[in-house]
Amino acid sequence: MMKSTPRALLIAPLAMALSLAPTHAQTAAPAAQAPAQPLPSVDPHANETKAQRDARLKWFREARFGMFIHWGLYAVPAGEWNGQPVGNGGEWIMNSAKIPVADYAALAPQFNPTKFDAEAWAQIAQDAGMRYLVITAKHHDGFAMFPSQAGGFNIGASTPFKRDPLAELSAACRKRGIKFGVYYSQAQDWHQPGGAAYGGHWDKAQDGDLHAYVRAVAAPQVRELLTTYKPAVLWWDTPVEMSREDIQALTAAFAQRPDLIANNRLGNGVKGDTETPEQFIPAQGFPGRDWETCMTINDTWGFKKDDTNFKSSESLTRNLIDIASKGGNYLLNVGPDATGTIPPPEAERLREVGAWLKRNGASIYATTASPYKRLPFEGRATVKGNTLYLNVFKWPEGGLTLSGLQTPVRLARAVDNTEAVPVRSANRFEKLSVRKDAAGTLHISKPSKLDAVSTAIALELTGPPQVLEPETLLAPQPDGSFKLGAIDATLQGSLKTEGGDKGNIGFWTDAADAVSWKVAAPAAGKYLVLLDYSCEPGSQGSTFGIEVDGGDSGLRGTVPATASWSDYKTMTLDGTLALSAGKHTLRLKPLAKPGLAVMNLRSLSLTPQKAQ
Ligand code: FHN
Repeated sequence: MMKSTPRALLIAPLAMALSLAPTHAQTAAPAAQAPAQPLPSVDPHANETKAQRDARLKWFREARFGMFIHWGLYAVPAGEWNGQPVGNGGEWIMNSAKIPVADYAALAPQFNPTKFDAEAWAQIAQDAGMRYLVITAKHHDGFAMFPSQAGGFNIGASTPFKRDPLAELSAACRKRGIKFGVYYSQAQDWHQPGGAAYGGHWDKAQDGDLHAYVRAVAAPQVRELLTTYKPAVLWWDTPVEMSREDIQALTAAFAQRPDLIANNRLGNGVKGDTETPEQFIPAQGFPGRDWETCMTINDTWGFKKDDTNFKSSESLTRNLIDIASKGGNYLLNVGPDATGTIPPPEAERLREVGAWLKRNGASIYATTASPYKRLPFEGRATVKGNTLYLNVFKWPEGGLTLSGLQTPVRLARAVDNTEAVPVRSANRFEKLSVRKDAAGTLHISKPSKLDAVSTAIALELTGPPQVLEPETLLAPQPDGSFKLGAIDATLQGSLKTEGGDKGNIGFWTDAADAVSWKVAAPAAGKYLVLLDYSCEPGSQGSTFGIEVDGGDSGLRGTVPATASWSDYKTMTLDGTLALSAGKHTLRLKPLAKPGLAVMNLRSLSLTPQKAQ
């Protein structure tokens, strides 16, 4: 299990994030109590037309790949305090070790990252094929990485390093055509009085009014950031009890940055422009929403000297391909150390991802999501205009096939080429043969060179790809049981999947939402129904029923609590489900939801009952 930030702060259903994120109520003056129910939000782009939104997000949707940078005072202790390793992310050390404000602030005079080289960092991003960059301007520790006039705890006032890293980095990015963005922790601030703190304050110096903190520090710093560095992206994080007035103060400077893209973590129900799944790839993406998966290369966002659990460049590249195939972006993190150096193992992996992109980037940049839910090979698909790209991770023994494509193929070719040549001179590419069999399945020849990470193929069609995918009809396992997973489910409403092919259905905050599967029963039979589910305490008690082909099966269930959203247990329903031979649609439908969410559901299983 990845050591990371406390789960409650990882992105959870928005309604839950607002309630689960820690309150500071036990430390704030009574007057600071936020209203019990979030007031209507102030979304700065609420009145935008679709055309305006599409224009504003165009570069983001084409970028597909960005660099996240978590860099701050926490790089000095680097995951260790009083000689002991400290758990969670390196950037959380002040909270995880409950370091008193004065002791943590005493680190600042030691922070002098003289090796910081913005040109080198921007070049690493460019060579990796990253099209934008988001750096922590102020993380939860309250230390600003820019010479802020609001709040005296910053790199300009508190350290011997008298340069402005954000100014240098934004200039280096602009020189390379890389979009520059900033991360800002708008509610959590463990230094300035009144800032929120996950788990509550641990030092009286932190006590104060959250909303007064927003007015005095956070909102002025956000204004400074937007007007001084003119970022293309503003990355909010861990909203805690943000009031309507807080939202208005924090977004007041948006008028000066009309093209700004801001994420979904501002708080008070503001949807923002992008969903932000963290450390996982949603199994079906977020249809209809822009989104980016943010992820660490090892297990920490901020530098920890002992964290050498680096993902392979193959895994990172395949993550990027998987994310692009679902219409999302990959915001991949580096955690520079206290000298201002990006850890070489991270830089090396980024160079390797960039080398793959240099040859195959046409299958990633400016593409849209796959028209397929499932593919008959280990790989992914993306689309760009009339071209369907296939990224084949492992070439199938029996040859590459593709079913369900209704649009004729004009030309098939390998994408990998050392120089980008206009597609009209297609003979500069290795052409591939495509044969359609009587069932309409395409058989595509193997290129002379396969790529160990992923071999990209381009099918140039006579029009945009139209796919008639065989419905996902789930057959029983060899033992006669059925395992109906999240990725096979048809989701209704705002339900989302998270966590890849073994993922779960989550964000079940609307009791009107239901989930269904199509199964093919080879013979009539009776089945026990088992759920692999999780439900954080406080959200338990939802009831649900199982329908078969629209009719009530009579089966009922009530969701008990588990230890957390990531603590999965098996629930077995009373009674059995009878299925006749043939195709059926099974539907799990909530009947009542007393808590914030129904549950997270990883799978529903049917276990055959022997005839008595
Ligand atoms: O608490 C932070 C964490 O330190 C890190 O910044 C991540 C990055 O998305 N955001 C919060 C956890 O969700």
